[in-house]
Amino acid sequence: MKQLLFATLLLIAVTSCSQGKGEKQPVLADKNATQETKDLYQLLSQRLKKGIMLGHQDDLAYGVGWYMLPGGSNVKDVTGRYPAVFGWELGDLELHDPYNLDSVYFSDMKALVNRAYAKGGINTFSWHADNLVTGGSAWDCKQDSVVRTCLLGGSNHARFLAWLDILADFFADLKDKDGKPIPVLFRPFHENTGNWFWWCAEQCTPKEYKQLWRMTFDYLTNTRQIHNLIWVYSPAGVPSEEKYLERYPGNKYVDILGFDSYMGNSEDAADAYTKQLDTNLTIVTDLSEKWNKIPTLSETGLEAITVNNYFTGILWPTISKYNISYFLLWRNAFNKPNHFFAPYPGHPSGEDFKKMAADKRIIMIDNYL
Ligand code: BMA
Repeated sequence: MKQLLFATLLLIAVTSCSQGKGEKQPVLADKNATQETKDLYQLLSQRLKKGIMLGHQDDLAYGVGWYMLPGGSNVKDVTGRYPAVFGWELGDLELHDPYNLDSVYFSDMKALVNRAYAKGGINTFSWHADNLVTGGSAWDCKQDSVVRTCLLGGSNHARFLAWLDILADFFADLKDKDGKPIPVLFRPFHENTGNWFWWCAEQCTPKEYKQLWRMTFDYLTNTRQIHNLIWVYSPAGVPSEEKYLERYPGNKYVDILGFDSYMGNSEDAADAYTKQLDTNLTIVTDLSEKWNKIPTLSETGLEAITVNNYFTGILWPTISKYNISYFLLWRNAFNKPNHFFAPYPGHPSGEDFKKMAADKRIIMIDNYL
């Protein structure tokens, strides 16, 4: 009895020492996640104390003035370092296309994801899936029953699952040099509180949205046994916690609590943006604390960076007040004028970006090649 008591006390002491007082290890929604995926989730949790990772969509694939150059990166061009988080887009993979809707070949993407992972980078995937009913893009909101028809019993259920099969094959094929699945973040059906995608708030009820998410989770993890995914829920900026949770699929289906929020161009844009960031950063950090999840700013930026001190005057002073995992700046298009969210060499916001990137709390990668 005495021995048992001693062993129990020892266990309690060891556990509380290694985790720190009152800290709990976050647990993934996918109970069968691979060890590497669990490790990545722990790493994200531990890094919350160290700083905030800088992320950029399609950073290694193209930038302003270039496409697929070895080692190419607008972030590196300007700051001397690479992002720590790399965003990728799966849109059009479901059509069996060789490249996505932003002209990145999936074969190139796989190689870049592999390289980024080998160098300590973290990869996150969005999916602007086409409208299955009309054949239009993700932005086609002409009718409001797409989600319903994809659910169990719906006329497009089988076709939707066939799309998920294509995604499953892609995720299963992300392998490191030892052939082990590379753990990645998956952020499907994002900005769902808006009104611009077929899965948005005016296109389906909260119940239908939750069913769509849960079905996708169950199909990929349980039916297809894809166990290298960390699931990110990311509505558009919302006014309250109640709104954030209205379409939330539930803790059993989500690992990271994020949101997408951009600065606009109106006269009060900076105020509106910082207010939205503060409201939503408070929501995701509070909920993460309560539920043992990880908070993030999944997408952000100011298109064409029309304010020269956007980074050190607006973005960083707002987000650095919070312990979030990362912020992901949207893409620097090579073929769409003025569609960029990180500076490129010669852009007037470059110095400002460099200054922000030099902050001790910003986490980036030194070496990629
Ligand atoms: C949007 C724009 C589009 C792009 C889409 C998917 O925000 O950047 O040009 O096709 O995201 O990446």
